[in-house]
Amino acid sequence: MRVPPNLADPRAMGTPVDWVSLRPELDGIPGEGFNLAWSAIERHARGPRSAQTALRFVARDGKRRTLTYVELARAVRRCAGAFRRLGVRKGDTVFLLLPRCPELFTAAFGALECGALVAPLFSAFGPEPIRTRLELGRGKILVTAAALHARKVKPIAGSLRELAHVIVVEDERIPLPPGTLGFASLLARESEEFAIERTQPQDPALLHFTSGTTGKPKGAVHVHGAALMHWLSGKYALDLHPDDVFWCTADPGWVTGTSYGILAPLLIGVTSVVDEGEFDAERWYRILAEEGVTVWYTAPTAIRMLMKAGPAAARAHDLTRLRFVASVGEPLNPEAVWWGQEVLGLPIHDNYWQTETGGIVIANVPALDIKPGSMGQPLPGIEAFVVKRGRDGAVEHLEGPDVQGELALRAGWPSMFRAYLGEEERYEKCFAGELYLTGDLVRRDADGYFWFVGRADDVIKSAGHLIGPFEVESALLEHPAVAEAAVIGKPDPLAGELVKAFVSLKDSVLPSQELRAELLAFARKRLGPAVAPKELDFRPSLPRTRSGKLMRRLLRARELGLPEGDLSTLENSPPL
Ligand code: 6R9
Repeated sequence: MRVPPNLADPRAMGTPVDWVSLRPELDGIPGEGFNLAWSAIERHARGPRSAQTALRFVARDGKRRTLTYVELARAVRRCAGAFRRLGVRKGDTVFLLLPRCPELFTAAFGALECGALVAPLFSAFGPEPIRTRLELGRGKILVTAAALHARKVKPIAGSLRELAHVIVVEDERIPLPPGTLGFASLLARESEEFAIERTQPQDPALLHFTSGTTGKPKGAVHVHGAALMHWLSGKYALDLHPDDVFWCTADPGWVTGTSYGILAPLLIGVTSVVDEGEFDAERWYRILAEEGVTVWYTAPTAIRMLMKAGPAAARAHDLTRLRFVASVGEPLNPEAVWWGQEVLGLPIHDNYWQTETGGIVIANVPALDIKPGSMGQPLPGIEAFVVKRGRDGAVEHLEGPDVQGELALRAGWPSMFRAYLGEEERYEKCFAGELYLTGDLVRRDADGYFWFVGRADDVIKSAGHLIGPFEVESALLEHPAVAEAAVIGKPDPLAGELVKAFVSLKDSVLPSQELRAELLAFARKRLGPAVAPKELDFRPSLPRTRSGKLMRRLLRARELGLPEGDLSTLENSPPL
């Protein structure tokens, strides 16, 4: 069914928005304060939408469970009460390591009602990335599932001094692990009333870890006021209307799954479908059809996997309710846009953003003609520029009808990150005056459309997930046979890039197939399947600059047979 788009006039793209005047759209807490949980849940639970389904869960076995806004609000208040009783105060951090289950939502909003920061973790992480993030974020509480606890939390919980409580969502097949608290039994003791923390728009609300080329993961902090951007981008870039049935396929362990899997749909007041299962073409088409999904937000890797499954799989299902499809996270190839048109009867609308931007900033909104392969244009409220960084740190604006350079955004949109937790200098380096520098290379064409060209750093995007090479290299270096490790993204037709490792061995160790398999398994156990390398090659030594930095770009160029570029800083190259 066609509905008029929320943003009817594409000339509004990139024009200024008076954010403060929009706040009343999301109802602050009566009296005083602005809290994401109030705007996403409480105001609906107390208004005309209270009995509408907020969330429709599809469990792995296909069983459905729904929660209305008022039911969700009641569970959230109990959870907030339980957290408060355990000592959670404004500014503390609550980590979530959960599958896509109802408790994930209850715990996230429960923490927000306490004024705590919510830090979601990806349940396919291995123990090592979990430990690193809990430590950096000084997690006070971790909420997890019984099945995840044994494999991922038990081995590390003892070493985390600041972690006061581990709360486990009960599973009748698994006894509650000693030293943990049961989620349902904690909630059962609480009342359905809770005095929500009167946070302000500038108070921290979310902590999202993201990866850079070097060092540990970065904890991007977002504030309650980010709700305005989630709401506006949900309306304009995803074209959400209150009676839509929306499905965001991303896991909340990654930023898309939080901003658009948890927050935006509830802020707008739609019904949101949450699938606990993993990708499976048949399952996904069935969910689209049976749940009557009208707006669908997914990732290019998933679309390529559906393309691979063939058109007959799609045609076996009634997808006529679907009216808008969007994707994010990695380049969407033009063939995928056409495939959507042919097989779903709808083109796929690419959009762009980052953990740091907190919400969609560039998009193919419905009113804009799609240029397949382009990310679209800046949303209202977003001013985007193409710049060149000089050696002295100065930034030059590139003007003209067709320019290529780094994408920069004028600071100040509501969901812009406010810090890298505990790393002020790293944060400051992302800005030049008024501009936030994204680290992505783009082209802006004569019509003002932005095209993704590549990343300026060595970070890898695999199946839409951002992976820091340093984290993978560090895990490999823990193996006693490994002397050096370097990790690159190798182009892959399905996942965009796959993680490939190069390893040099200690003097006494010889390379072998067995050792290769052992190292891959070693990394997988520590890092989890989403992050671990899929390929590994041995090298007698790894290329480094004279200052000792790994030259991942050179390894990548050699692997792909590309020009090797400027080698003047290579350690063993002749002096100039
Ligand atoms: C939302 C999310 C951010 C990086 C970003 C860029 C890449 C995102 C894209 C895209 C090409 C698109 N990226 N959207 N590349 N086309 N439409 O993915 O956040 O995990 O922080 O990744 O993803 O390189 O800088 P995050």
